[in-house]
Amino acid sequence: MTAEKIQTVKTSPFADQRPGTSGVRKKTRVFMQPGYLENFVQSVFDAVREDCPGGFGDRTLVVGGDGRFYNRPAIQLIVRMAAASGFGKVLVGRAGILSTPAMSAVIRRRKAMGGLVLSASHNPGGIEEDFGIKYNIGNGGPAPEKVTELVYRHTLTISEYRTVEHPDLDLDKEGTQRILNTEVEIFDPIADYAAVMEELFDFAALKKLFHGGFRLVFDAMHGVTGPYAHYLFEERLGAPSGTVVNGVPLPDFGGGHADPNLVHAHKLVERMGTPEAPDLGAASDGDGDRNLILGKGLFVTPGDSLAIIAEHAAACIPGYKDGLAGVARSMPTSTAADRVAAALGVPLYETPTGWKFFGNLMDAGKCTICGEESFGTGSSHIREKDGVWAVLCWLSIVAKTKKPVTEIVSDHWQRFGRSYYQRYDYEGLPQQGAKEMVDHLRAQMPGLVGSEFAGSTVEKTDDFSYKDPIDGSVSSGQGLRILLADGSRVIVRLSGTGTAGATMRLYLERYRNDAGKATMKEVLGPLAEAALRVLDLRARCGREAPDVIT
Ligand code: VG1
Ligand code: CO
Repeated sequence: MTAEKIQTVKTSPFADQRPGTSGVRKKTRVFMQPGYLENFVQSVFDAVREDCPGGFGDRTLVVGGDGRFYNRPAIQLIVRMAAASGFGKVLVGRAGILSTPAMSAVIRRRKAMGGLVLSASHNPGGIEEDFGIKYNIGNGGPAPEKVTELVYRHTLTISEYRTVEHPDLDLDKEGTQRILNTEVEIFDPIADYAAVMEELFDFAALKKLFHGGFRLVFDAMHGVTGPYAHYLFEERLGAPSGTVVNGVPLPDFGGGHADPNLVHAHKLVERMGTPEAPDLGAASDGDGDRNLILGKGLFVTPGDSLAIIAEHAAACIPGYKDGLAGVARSMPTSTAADRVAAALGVPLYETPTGWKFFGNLMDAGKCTICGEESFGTGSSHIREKDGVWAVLCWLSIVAKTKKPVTEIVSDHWQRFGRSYYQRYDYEGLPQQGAKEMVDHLRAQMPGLVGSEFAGSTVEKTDDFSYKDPIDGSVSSGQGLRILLADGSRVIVRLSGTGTAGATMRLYLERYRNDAGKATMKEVLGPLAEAALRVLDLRARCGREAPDVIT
């Protein structure tokens, strides 16, 4: 027996721990309050214990994060609590690091019960910025709403948590030690993930591509993917050193905003617009699950990227050589993938926003590739979206087709037509004003049916609701939709990942079978104008222009 003793500590509930689109995200200082993180972690343990009548003695918990400020103290705290709750084993990524896709891979490969991901993903990091935590279940994916709601109920009634007095572990040294009866293993956060990539992709072909002078620049934005990208692209595939930029994970992401889009990755975007631009530009976010894909002078929208990966997967990537079971996208994501699914003769699933909705479909073998407009693409190899995987997909398509990114995209538009697509984000809106604006739109919607709208007619309006085809659970209130007779869509929803004020997202899509020759502005301009008129944004929230357009 060791000398450590389990301590039971009295606590009282925090009312704001309901997980949003992807876990609980708050200002870091909120998480640093005594009891805040403890309450949430204990509530997760109490919620999942309902499925473990024999306790956690034979269960493994994985813990890791994106390296942002407070990552390490949070891990020390969780390890002590997991030991006090009697887990058989706790696996911790070395230096506290695990990208979100790597977490998913580790849970699956090591048959863990689940994992705690410490990240606020694309939100900025630092003591004055954001922190977050989410629980992933045994399939490696984010807990479904059934579980997150149960955790939330526990957070509302919690009265005590368990921990143990134990000195901090040296997180930088791989190895195993014991706390109480729990074996704590600090392990290499890259190996499992790299093994999954090697199973899917033809590394020899990709090596040849780089050997032939192909130039990639991968901007890790000082998030967690730096070490993964260094290893895979530079060490394993032989891309020259310097291919990965901003590759060291920093607690504040270097003061930047590790969100790979046209605004926050503008330096990379500018570089891709110069005559010396490399052949492929890519970036990923704080926790490594998002991706941005750029060709020379070309931004590949996430909706097009999803469609193009699905189109080429079977022919270009060994892991998908037997074809796709189906394709899934979140509702606001462009319908480009729908046309590819139809051409492949496979089903297309439309889910609410958030990766957790893809899990059941993939577990049931119904979909292979899925994606969201928010720079998230992935497949059934794990149960999270996967930034580095998306880059490997594009490298594979280039290697096999021997075509530059720009040509791959224009071929796609030639064959399928193009979904002109943009998302406008209005950040930091007053909570009340934003809610009223959405209510106001909802109230007007039935009356819009049949009326003229941006050169077409409103055919249908609704508030998107989803019935999971596997477990029958229903998720309603997932976004207001104005659907036009010409197939165009205007969608409005409030973000579920922000930590200050409200963020409204306005999604615009218009399809044209024009080989992609028009500009976004000419095709989407009238749609945006009409949408902003019915929203009455300026009068209600005093806003003219969106903060971010992607
Ligand atoms: C946003 C995106 C959503 C994504 C989520 C988590 O959610 O719109 O598609 O799944 O972020 O991504 P919301 O509710 O703010 O619109 V990540 O990379 O921050 O885990
Ligand atoms: Co992310």
